[in-house]
Amino acid sequence: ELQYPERINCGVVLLDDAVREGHGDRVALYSDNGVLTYAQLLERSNRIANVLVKDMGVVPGNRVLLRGPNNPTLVACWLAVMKAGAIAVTTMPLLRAHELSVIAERARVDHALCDSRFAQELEHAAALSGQLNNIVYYEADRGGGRLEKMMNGQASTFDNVDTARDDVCLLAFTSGTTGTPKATMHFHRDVLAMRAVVADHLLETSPEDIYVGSPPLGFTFGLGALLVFPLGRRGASVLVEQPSGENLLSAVQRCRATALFTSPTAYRALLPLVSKFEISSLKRCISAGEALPKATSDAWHAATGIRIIDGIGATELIHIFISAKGEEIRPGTTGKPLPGYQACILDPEGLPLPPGKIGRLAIKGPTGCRYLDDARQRDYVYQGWNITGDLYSRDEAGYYRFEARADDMIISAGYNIAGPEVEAALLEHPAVKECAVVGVPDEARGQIVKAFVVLNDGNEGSAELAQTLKQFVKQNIAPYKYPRVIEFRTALPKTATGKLQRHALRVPPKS
Ligand code: 3UK
Repeated sequence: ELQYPERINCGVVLLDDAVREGHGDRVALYSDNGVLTYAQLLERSNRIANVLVKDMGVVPGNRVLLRGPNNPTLVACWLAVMKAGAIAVTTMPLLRAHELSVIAERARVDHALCDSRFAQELEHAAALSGQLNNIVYYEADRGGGRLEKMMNGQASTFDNVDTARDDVCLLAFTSGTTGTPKATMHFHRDVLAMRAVVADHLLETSPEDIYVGSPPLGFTFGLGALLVFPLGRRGASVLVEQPSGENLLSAVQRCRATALFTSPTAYRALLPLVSKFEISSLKRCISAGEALPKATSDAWHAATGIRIIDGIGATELIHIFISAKGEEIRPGTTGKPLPGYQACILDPEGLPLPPGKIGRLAIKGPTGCRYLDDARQRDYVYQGWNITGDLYSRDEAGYYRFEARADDMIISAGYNIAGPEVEAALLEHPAVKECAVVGVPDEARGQIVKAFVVLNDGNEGSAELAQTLKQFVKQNIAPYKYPRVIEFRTALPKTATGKLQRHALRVPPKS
């Protein structure tokens, strides 16, 4: 059971306590511009907390928007917001002015700390929303920004604000694969719970571990992987501003990283590069955001000897809640609920289904879900059970298997066809690099299965190859699921968190 004292501040636990325990001289952060020890990070964070409280007038409970690429200044800002008892509103670097203005309005944000390279979009959002009246820019690790000047005028110690374990400390917006972003609220204890459940239990990391990955700190996947887990376990985090495949692997090599966090798409993109880097330091690879197809898991295992840990997480629940480790990993399934979490599969009436049946995944656990929007809370959370937008099944052994997002189930001539199952089958073919399978309207069948395929280098899209791929799918899964239409593309549409945007592909076929 996860028990925390009634008064606790997650920023203090992650940072001040690490220094107090004697980790001050150890490296906390590696970045493109050098290293920062725990003591240096604490000093920076204290100065920023003083700026927030004394220069900007932030009081406990105020919302502070944070915006920038993954680097030590963003980490110091996030921790400063916690220590000041304020609420961090984290944003994905890829968001544009309109989306930012929606967030600023929904979260009623006035204060912001923002990387100066992202100023234009945020200024535009401020004008659109009438919020964001108090933005302070930083120059990342180059110094010289307004925040850095204000920091120089402030003390290097800070009187941490005494917060309750159930005080909100984070407003995280879902990536919104379809509609507008939805705000979820998290408490100080939720941040500590994700450390306990994922870093302690699932990953079993130690202070020797060095974490690296691609997800932005504005996405709770990245917040856990690259801030909460490394600092909470007194290890080190490697922050990569531009996480291309080369940059990630060279960061692993340079810093001798032991734990890698990224998405299934990124693991596929890394495959042709791994042999060019010295990555023998890696012990664990974690995939989340989308289902990890068996083909990707097997190819990564063949190339590196490491079995990827797949885990389903959600902004609503802050981090991963179903996964498996070590010998328990069964590629093609996500795993079992992590300690403290319960999972259930529901029929359309909301009644639990037996093993083998496909239905809505519902989750109950220590970390949520609390929507800012009352109507959402009423519709999607019932007696602590959070109804996710995912269709899952459970086998007799208790393993949970992702079938599709509820909106991505294709109904063709009366058959239910899960797009991701067809995608997994296509990905087994050596010519296929990426693919997205959707239902498109069809007069005779209601919908037909259509695949958008990106090919690996050295392959050419042609009618023959399309035919070959159709045959290939028919041989590997039930023939009625094969894609009747295949379109070759050079890239696929993605959300700000890197998920396939299937709905953007669901347009009627040209006749
Ligand atoms: C999908 C997965 C199958 C699923 C997230 C780790 O992705 C995260 O949060 P989001 O709010 O999206 C949640 C939705 O994404 N999904 C995520 N992981 C998997 N589907 N297999 C997976 N392994 O549809 C879920 O409902 O953007 C992931 C940690 C923190 C996160 N916020």
